[in-house]
Amino acid sequence: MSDKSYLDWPFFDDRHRQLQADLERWAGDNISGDHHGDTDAACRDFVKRLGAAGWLRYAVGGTACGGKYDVIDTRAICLLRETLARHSGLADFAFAMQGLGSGAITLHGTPQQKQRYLTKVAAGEAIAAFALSEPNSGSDVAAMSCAARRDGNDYVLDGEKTWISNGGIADFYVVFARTGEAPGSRGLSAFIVDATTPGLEIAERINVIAPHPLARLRFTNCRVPAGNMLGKPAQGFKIAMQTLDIFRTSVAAAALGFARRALDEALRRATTRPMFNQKLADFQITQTKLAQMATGVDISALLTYRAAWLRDQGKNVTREAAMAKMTATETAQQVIDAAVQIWGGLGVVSEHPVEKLYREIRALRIYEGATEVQQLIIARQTLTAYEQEVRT
Ligand code: COS
Repeated sequence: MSDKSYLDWPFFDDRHRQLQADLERWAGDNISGDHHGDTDAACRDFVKRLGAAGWLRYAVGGTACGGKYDVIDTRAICLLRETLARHSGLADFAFAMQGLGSGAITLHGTPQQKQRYLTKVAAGEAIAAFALSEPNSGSDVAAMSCAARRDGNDYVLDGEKTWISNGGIADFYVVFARTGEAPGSRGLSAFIVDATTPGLEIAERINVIAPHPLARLRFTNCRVPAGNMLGKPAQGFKIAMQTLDIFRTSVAAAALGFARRALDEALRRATTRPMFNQKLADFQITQTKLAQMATGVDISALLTYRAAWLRDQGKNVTREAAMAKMTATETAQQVIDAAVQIWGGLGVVSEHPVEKLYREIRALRIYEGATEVQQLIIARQTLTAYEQEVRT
């Protein structure tokens, strides 16, 4: 029942409208939204089914290695995440992490690396993970201390990574580590580390308010072939940021999907709940809420699909992706909170759709760059543009 009028916006081509319609049908038939018990098993199952149905082909780039297109179609990724998130947070998570975990390989992998990893990721036969954050380096990526030292034909990794989505169920991790060519962001490199590599262990499984596979990883004398490096030595920071430029926009899309679902649920309740001899929706106080929710959804959609469209035109979207991520996640939190309020007591009952959304949205304001990091990025870019204009 969600509003689809945004699909007529000029950001989309016919292939996007078709993709959304096909996915909507598939999700309606295949996703129940209820995943009790074993989250790992549910996540593995989603990866398999999303792979078998062909949806994961959109998460990787390169038709020669299973991708739908040679270059990732950011609008398609966003439509997929928005639609999946509206049906199930875990289905969206399973899709998104295949993309984030393999994004650096799509962008910087050699033909051999792409063939070996992306083909399986696209088919849902291998689970990917992106390992960037550390206990003492979250927002400040350049402060990371996990080290990779060259030893003959290998690199040896020592250190820890934390908040790693798919940690514990992934078949491989794209790991960023300090190779030390220069201080700070100029001395990091990226590696593909198979989950079975000796010296890599799951130090801790982490439980969060919206359960999904999450772990802290420990590397102890973990030896990987030099051929597992992605890109060149010292390119790690830029590889991580380029990957985030794609997937931050898709986090905005997932938040948008959650917000749309919350608005749908609020409308369902407001138009059917009798109160004081009328319906809840008849009160102007409810209408004010619904108006703010609907406007927030459209603002988020405009920023999200602007960033996605610009990236698909080959433009740098660091600023636009940050604006979309910040706005869509913060707005979704407000829209979902309003939906809980409209549902009243039922809205806080465990496993009610709006109760689940209330838990699911929270992490999106933190992961892949907290709102405060997005503000930093937007402010820096705005100041730089202003200073350049003043100089010329
Ligand atoms: N694409 C390509 N290059 C980029 C880039 C991007 N999006 N963003 C920055 N760079 C480059 C810069 O141009 C700069 O290059 P030079 O060294 O050649 O000058 C270099 O990378 C360092 O950039 P910057 O000075 O902006 O780095 P900072 O250390 O100040 O950090 C932030 C920038 C805060 C934006 C970064 O650390 C960040 O995104 N943090 C959040 C991390 C995150 O999202 N974590 C979640 C992990 S996934 S759950």
